[in-house]
Amino acid sequence: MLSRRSFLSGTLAIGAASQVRAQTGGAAPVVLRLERRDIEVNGKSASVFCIRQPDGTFGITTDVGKPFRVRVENHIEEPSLIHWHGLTPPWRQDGVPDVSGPAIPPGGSADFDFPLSRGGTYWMHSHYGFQEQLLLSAPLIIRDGGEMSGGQDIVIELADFSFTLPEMIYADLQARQPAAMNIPGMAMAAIKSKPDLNDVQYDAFLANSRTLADPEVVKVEPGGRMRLRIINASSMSAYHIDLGRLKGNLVAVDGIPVRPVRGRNFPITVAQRLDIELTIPKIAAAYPVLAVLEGERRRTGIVLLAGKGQVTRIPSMADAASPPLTLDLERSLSTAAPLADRKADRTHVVNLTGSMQGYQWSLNNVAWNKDVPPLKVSEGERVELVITNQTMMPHPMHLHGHSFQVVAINRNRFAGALRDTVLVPPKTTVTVAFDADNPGWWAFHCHLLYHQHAGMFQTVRYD
Ligand SMILES: [Cu+2]
Repeated sequence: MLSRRSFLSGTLAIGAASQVRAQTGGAAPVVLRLERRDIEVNGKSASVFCIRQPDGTFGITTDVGKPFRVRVENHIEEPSLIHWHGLTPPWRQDGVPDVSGPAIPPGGSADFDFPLSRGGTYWMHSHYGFQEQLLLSAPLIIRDGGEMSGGQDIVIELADFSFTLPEMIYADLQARQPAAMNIPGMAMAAIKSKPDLNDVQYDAFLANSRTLADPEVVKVEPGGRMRLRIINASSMSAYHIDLGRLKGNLVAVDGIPVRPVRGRNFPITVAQRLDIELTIPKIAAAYPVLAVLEGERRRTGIVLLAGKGQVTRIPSMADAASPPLTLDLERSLSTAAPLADRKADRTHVVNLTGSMQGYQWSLNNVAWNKDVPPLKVSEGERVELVITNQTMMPHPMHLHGHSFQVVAINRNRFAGALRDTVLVPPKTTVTVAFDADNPGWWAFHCHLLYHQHAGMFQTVRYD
């Protein structure tokens, strides 16, 4: 485990973080501090991380057109580096230790400065070790003026939480035998037909750092309009968003507009974002917005309180277990601004490989290390990645530095959404296309934290 950690996270020289530093003329940067904080979960205190400004604001809300001028100060006792998930910065500012640059040592800082070309709901998280599991993440919201005028912006950041340290969780996963091995006489085929969900048994699921026992209550106006910006910052957990009595329009995925889809239930896998616009009924009441864990009854969420409504206790269990996530919604999505119609200049086949036994996860049967040759592309090319999941677990696949368009599911072509993270369910092929317009060395990986750590990680590199 330690050797694995060292090559994803890297060793660092004190002061090396200054290499990340860009020229910052003009306005002072927004300071983001990596800090420890205590939260209460299930009646017990837990020490976790956070990313906040000196005034206590978690993450950052800014406007398109302004530069992303940020100083990250590391006030925790470990090295760290923050990735701007979904943004397309110059690659040296992408925040992946050892790939884009060195980690920031404890007590050190690094400056970031690049233009923001479009608005949307993004997020930031540590790409160092297992820090993301300890909530070292925050919202990154870029307003673009296209939001509903006079509407309220409500950010919901979802997370999975364990009192067990992530290093122990990972060691336990590596030591665990697959369930099928423990059931004598059970036909393997019967086991294999069922997807494996939720490797890790979490102690709680959080929405804005709170459980349903003590949820965040957001005051809204009866008849008021709002945009929910839902960020799945969980390390390993996917959800079904359940709007209950409300109905909304899904207007963007991963920060990028889609043709609106109306509904009450929307799937969200790890690292994805959903922007949902809705109007609260004119009736004073409490309207919960819930996230039900994939394949289970456990859930989290917040409460929208309209007028003098009563907030009653919401059970932390749904009435019935939710189904596994599918690509039904993905298939129906289309973007307002698709990539130019163009044949691929280059296609890479990426098989998602591995097994629960020994917790081995890889791409094309190779567990990543720094010596693995990057996927080759050339600047200016249209590139397609044909991603086939040969395992029994779903994997959310994320490409850094680019947006991709979903262009086929099981080889059936369609002009789907532009996004940065796509779900690839078991025994499914998803094809994504992107334009190689941001030279550098970019990560492409499964966003399930412990899969990534085990080696389900690759890079794309071009000059
Ligand atoms: Cu995975």
